[in-house]
Amino acid sequence: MTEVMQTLVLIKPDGVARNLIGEIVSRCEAKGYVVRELKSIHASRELLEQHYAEHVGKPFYEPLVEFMLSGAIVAIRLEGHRVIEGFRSLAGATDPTVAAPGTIRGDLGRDWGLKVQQNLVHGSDSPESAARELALWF
Ligand code: DAT
Ligand code: MG
Repeated sequence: MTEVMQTLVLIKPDGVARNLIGEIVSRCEAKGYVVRELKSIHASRELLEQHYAEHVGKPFYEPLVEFMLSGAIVAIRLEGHRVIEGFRSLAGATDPTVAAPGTIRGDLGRDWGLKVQQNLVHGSDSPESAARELALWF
């Protein structure tokens, strides 16, 4: 029996504003992962401060929280064997300028010259992060 693995995917406010929800969900489904839960929400500052606790004190932290407060976010519980690393691979590198073509950030993102990179998606980076983040958002 294969262990059930899940990750938290967020479509950030730039992805929602640019009408890329369908494109991003489609890439997850085309890869073979399963959308178990999906919702659109305006996150609270408290939720975002918990979600991004590891980045407190970094120069992009406050711009990051402000950006994530700026519009609707789509939260997805995505499931599949090795989905945590698999979605990180689909998302591509943090910096969209150098993210590989073929990835979500590489194909659909760019640098807008702002204090925080607007890179369309978030994906949990470990099983511990996935469990913690899924409990925060769902
Ligand atoms: P990732 O989202 O790839 O896991 P992260 O957790 O290190 O990256 O950072 C969270 C977000 O903060 C990231 O998606 C975009 C922004 N960010 C990270 N590093 C940055 C930097 N050096 N300059 C501007 N924004 C940054
Ligand atoms: Mg991260």
